Parts: sequence; C-alpha cells; structure tokens
Amino acid sequence: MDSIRRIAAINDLSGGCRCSLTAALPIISALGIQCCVLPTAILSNHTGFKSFFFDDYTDKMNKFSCEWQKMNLKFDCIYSGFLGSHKQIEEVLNFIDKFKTVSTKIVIDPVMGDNGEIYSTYSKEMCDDMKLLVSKADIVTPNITEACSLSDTKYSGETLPEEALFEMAEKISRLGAKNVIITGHRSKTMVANFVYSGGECKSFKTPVVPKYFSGTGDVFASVIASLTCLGYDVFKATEFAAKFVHKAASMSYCLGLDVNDGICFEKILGDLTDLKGKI
Ligand code: PXL
Repeated sequence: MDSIRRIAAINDLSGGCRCSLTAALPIISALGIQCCVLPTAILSNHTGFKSFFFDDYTDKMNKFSCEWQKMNLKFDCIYSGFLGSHKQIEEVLNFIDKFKTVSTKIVIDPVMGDNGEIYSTYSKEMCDDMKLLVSKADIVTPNITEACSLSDTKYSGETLPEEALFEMAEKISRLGAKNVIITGHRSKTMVANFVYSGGECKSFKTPVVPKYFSGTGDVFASVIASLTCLGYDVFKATEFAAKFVHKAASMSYCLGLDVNDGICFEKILGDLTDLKGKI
C-alpha cells in the first residue's frame, strides 16, 4: 500500500446542496485522504427539494470498477451511502468482493429513511439487501429509523432507553457488522450517538440544535470513514464526528440556513486539517 490513504466513496452526487458526495469529498480531502468517487446517480439537488433532476448511474458503476481494477487502485476504506435500487446494492457488494483486502475497512451508511419513515424508493427487498451489505461492514451508521429496520424492531420514536439501543445494536452486530453507531438519538436537550463495539457501548452527547438539517448523517459518516481510515477506534472517531457535526449544525442554525441546504461545514474544515496535523 502506498503512503497516500484512499477511500472509495460510493454515493450519489447531488450538486446544489450538501449531502452524499458533496459532503464526502471535501471532508475526506481535508483529512488528507484521496477520495475516489463512484457516483450512483447524478442529481441537481437531493430529493427532499420540491423539484430535482435525476440521472441514474447504476449501469455505469461496473464500468468504473473495471477501469479502477486496470489501474490497480487499492483502497484503505470502502464507504457507501444512499443507494437507489436493488441493483445498486448488488453493485456495492460486487465492488467489495473485487477491492476488499485484509486491511480495507468497510463503512456502510445504510441511508434508508428518517423519523420512522422508510424512503418511498426503498422496497422490502432492498431493506433485506441492506442487511446483507451491513453484514460486510466494519462500521455501520444507522439512524434510529434505519436501526429499527435492520434489527426488525418496531419504531417508537427518537427517544429510547439505552437498553433498547443496546438491543438493536446487538441484533445489527449479529448480522455481521463489527461496530454499530446508532446516530441521532434525541432527548429534549441532547442528541446522542450510541456506539456498540463487541459488547461494549458508550453514548456521545451534544446539545440539540433546534432545526434538523438534511445531509447531517452524510457529514457524520464521512468523518467516521476518514478517521477509521486513519486508524482511529470507533469511540474516538464518534466523539470527534459528533462534535464536528454539532458545530456545523449550530453555525448553520445561527446563519438561518434552510434545512434543505444541509450544514455549512465549509467554515470548519480547518478543524479537520488541524486534526490531521496531530495524527
Ligand atoms: O442525505 C441523504 C440523501 C442522499 N442523497 C439523496 C437524498 C438524500 C436524502 O434525502 O435524497 C439523493
């Protein structure tokens, strides 16, 4: 492996907002890691807006990986996010088969839904496919809705006792995921990210920001993938990622940004470059 760390980021490119690859690219780069992007789709903006242009890239995904094989690209981490179809999940599984080495970390952000609702693009078959993808993961980062789907638990809101989070995380780890981070668990004043690793667990809490910005999970998972690639353990990576997301969300709230714009992490990318200096 050469001295430049490299992440394969498999996600959509949504141009006019901050989510998926428009979050992953700057964050991964700021941490001194090369980000090789494999677009699953190209959109003008994410699907939470009233109107958007969408160009599916499923049929081109394999062409990317064939070229990357010819180039003999090696990855320290394979990181996937929003996937739009059964075929796309299959493409990610094929990609892992082709490129995973003993040292490659697999980070799966199972973007499937939010606030108790599974996205309308997600069929029952895709929810089952996602379990298969999660079984390959070193780290999986579901929110509560996604954790419920992956663990076959009935959704009962965003505020849960730690025992319930532990039970869900344990079920997800039984699928094969080595570490589980259940994100965005909320009380009135605090938001917590619950980490489960081999039976050990810990919650990392930050104050609630009154607005819920889209793409926050993508920023969080991009920081986690990068820090994992740099050798951080899952607890340290989560502690840092939670603080980074909180700082960007607070700033976005103070600036009065629209929730669809996502969190303006650009102003604090320096926190990542500073951190890189300390690694
Ligand atoms: O942030 C998750 C996400 C990523 N990509 C697209 C989305 C969404 C959430 O709505 O629409 C295209």
